[in-house]
Amino acid sequence: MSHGKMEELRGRLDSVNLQLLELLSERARIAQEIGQEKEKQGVPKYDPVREKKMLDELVALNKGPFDNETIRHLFKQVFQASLKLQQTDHVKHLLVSRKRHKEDTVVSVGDIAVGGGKPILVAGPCSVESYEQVRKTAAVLKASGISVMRGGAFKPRTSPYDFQGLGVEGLKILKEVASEFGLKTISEIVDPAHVELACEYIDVIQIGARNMQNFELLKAAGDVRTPVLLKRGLAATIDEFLHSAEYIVSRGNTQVMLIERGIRTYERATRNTLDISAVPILKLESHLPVLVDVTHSTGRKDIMGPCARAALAAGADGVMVEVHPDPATALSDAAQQMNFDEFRRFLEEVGLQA
Ligand SMILES: [Mn+2]
Repeated sequence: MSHGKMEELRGRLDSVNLQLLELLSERARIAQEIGQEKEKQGVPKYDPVREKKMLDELVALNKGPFDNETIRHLFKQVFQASLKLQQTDHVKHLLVSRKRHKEDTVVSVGDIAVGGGKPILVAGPCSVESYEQVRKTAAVLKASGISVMRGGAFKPRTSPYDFQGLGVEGLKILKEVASEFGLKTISEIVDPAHVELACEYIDVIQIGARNMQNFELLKAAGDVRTPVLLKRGLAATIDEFLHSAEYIVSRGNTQVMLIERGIRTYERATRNTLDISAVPILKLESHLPVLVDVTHSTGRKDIMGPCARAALAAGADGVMVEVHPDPATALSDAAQQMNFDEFRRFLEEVGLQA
């Protein structure tokens, strides 16, 4: 082939590309108009019957050289791109996304601001076991300048034979002790039917890792106005985590905090693997406050200090740890809860006291 011929063919190709571009843009504008009409009529944007009919007609008219499969594939791409154009912002970007809301969301737990620039520390026993146990812990928290206490009343345990928590009795103990010491409380709720009741006793509803995709529970938490602490599932991607938060926010409860608590990997040196990169990624992708649970992610008291510092260095809005008056006798997570001396040393190491 002569050089001139090649140049001529390339010129024709360029011109066809331009025509295709114009036609594709023209098609996109028509699709947008159709989308607006459908919006007015309240009918779904995606119409699989119509799409199949268009594809079948195109294939029937196909004279080659592309085979029918290729024609189907190419037009399918065009259809999908058009459908994306028709979709509203609502579908393209989640409410929890930074793209929808540039500023950081500050969650108010009473007079405590979470996500406002000053990191918080949440501490307390794994489980509420007794009034005395919670009271002793609360006194130490108060003396250390900690304002938010955690304590599990409904415990989702791996084994049905393990301690399942005190239930509503546990919530009552939390409320009584918290009002005595002027603390705010966080406790996990596992049943959608308990969400409203829980709001009477606690300041933050925790949704645990095992329930991150319990969609009925997420919806129930979205229907109240009590702040929610949503834990990342042990095998959940960041995208799945954010979609779970979206369940809550889309129901009207904007007061959601995310908490990384370790994910399951092959590594056995820690209970789970603390995904520290999740912190800056969540902060980039979402406007919600991000906390890190160093107790359940590591399961090791000897590295909680460095991990908490890493979390804060990565931009976390807070850290959560478990502390117990006598971890050896704790009814759950005995090995990883700190005693009061260990807790005080931890605070010094991390520098989070008020
Ligand atoms: Mn625990």
